[in-house]
Amino acid sequence: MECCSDFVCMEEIIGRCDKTYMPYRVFFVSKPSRSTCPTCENKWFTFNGSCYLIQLNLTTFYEAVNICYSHGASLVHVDDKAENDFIKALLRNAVYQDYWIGMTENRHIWRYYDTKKTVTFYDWEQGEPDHRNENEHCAIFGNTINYHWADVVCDSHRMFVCEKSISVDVNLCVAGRDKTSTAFWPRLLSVK
Ligand SMILES: [Ca+2]
Repeated sequence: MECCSDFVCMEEIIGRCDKTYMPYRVFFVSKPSRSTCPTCENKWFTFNGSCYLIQLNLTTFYEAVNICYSHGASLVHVDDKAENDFIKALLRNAVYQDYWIGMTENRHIWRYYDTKKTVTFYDWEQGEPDHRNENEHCAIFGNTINYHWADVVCDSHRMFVCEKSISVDVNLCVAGRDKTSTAFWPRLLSVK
C-alpha cells in the first residue's frame, strides 16, 4: 500500500494513513490495498514513493532518456540497495536483456543524467566499470552478470526502466479513490 506523500504509512495490512493536523490528530482508515490513496498508473510498478515502467524496446541511452521524459519520468535512478534489489527483481521477471541506468560518466565520475548529482550507490560487476577504450560513458543492469552493473557505449541498444515520483492529489487521497463506494470512504477515527 502507498500512502499519500505527506501521509505516513502506519499499517500495511489494513491500509492506514496518518496525518497530524494541528491541533487535531486525525486518522483515516480505508480499504486495504490500492484504493487507500493514489498509487502508480496501470503498468507502472510502485516502490517507496516512485513508479517504475519497464520499457521493452531497444534504444540508445539518449533515446531512452527522451522516451522516459515523454512519460513525465526519468531514466531510472538507483539510490540505495533496497531500490536496486527491487528493480533487479523486476528485471528478472521481465525480458532477459540489458537495461539502462540513468547515469553517465565523465572523467570517471558518475552523475545522474537529469539532475547532474553525483551517484553515491553502485552495484558494479567485478571488473566494472572498465572504461573500455575510454568509450563507455553509460551504465546498464547486465543480464549476463545477474543484473549487476557495467559501463557500456551510450549508442548501443538496450531496454530501460523509467522512474517518476508518485504524484498525489491530497484531496483525492483523503476522499479515497472509490468515491462511489461509501463503505470504503475514510473514517474519522479520532479527533483531538
Ligand atoms: Ca564495461
